[in-house]
Amino acid sequence: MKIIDARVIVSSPGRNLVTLKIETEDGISGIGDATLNGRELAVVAYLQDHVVPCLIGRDARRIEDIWQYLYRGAYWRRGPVTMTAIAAVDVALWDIKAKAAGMPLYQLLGGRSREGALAYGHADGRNLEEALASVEKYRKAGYRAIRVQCGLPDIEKVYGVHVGEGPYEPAQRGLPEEERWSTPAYMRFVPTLFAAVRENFGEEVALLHDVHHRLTPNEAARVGKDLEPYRLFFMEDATPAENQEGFRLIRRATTTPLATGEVFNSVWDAKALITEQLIDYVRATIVHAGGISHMRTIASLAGLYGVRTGFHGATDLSPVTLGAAIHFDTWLPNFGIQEYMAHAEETMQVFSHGHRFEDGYLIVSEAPGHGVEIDEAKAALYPYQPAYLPVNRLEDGTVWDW
Ligand code: KDG
Ligand code: MG
Repeated sequence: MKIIDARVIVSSPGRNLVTLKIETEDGISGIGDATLNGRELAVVAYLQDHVVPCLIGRDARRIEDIWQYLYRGAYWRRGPVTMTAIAAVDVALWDIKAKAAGMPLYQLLGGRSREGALAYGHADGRNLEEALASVEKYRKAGYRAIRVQCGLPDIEKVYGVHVGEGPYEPAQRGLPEEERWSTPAYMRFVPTLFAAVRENFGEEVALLHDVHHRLTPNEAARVGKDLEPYRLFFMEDATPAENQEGFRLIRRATTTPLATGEVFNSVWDAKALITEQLIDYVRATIVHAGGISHMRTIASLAGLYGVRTGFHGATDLSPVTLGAAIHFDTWLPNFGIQEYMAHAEETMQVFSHGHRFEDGYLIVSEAPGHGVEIDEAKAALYPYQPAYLPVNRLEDGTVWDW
């Protein structure tokens, strides 16, 4: 089954999304997501200039060999651009293999381990009142697990909180905006937020919170302790994880479950965190961590140590990644939870899919492949527009983690 064509489709239906489409000689094609928020065109060039020419003529069935060829063969390993490009190829090839077998992807991975994948939605508000109203909205929509983010007194824009109408979207068109951050204000406020949520919504709903890499390990330990009475499902990205050992300090101090890794791109980013059992959930995802093939390595290592998955699922991960993730979640024995943010209407005009949200769970598509398709004519109606994630500064102007 020779690969005869591979093309990169760049489109901006509501936000910039990059898709790789691979076609084979017998007419079966597959797609993979190649979106790296704010650095989209770097992956486009990597694919077009260095990967696509090497794919033409190869046997699409040899997924593992092609993965190794692109990873080991390039000499320069890892990094978000490389691993996103490899992921796009890998997911497209799994899509092709599953279509050729006439099976939904989860069947090829090993079959169903559960009926649906527990999903968490994003509640947010500029203040406590708005945040509580937003949690109420998600409860009414059937969510059993809800991430809660809230604005801080006297800070104009805060991570995870929408500005104006519509859902929260951090990437803005044009050059990067700048935001301000105050760790002391955050640490004073966040226990109040979760106390109010528990008081209003009881014990049953699973609550999650994203710290978005803004604390030192010692500060994260303090916040984890302060949040213990509210029994979070997990506290996410409490501190940057380049220093994996930093999590030892947090782990010793608190029983609040810890999740990290949406920016990870290989198993090596998570090795100590997993093998030392410093985290409970690994958030590395298919699109940024080398595709289904490499995510199997990460998830299998995690499974040995009782660590579960909590795939990143914001809207910069295209419907292709979400579709593929739901297959992985449906199969993986040590699945934990799936982040779920519905895509914009324009995005859904470009991508069709067979998965659905029902009663708090994501239900996998039964179509052969991963079940997501792109309408290239519609994609062409939305040309790329430069857009960036914001840059964060402390109140004194110091550049900080975002
Ligand atoms: O591209 C970055 C976003 O996907 C990220 O900021 C969202 O942290 C995020 C999350 O947990 O969804
Ligand atoms: Mg996050």
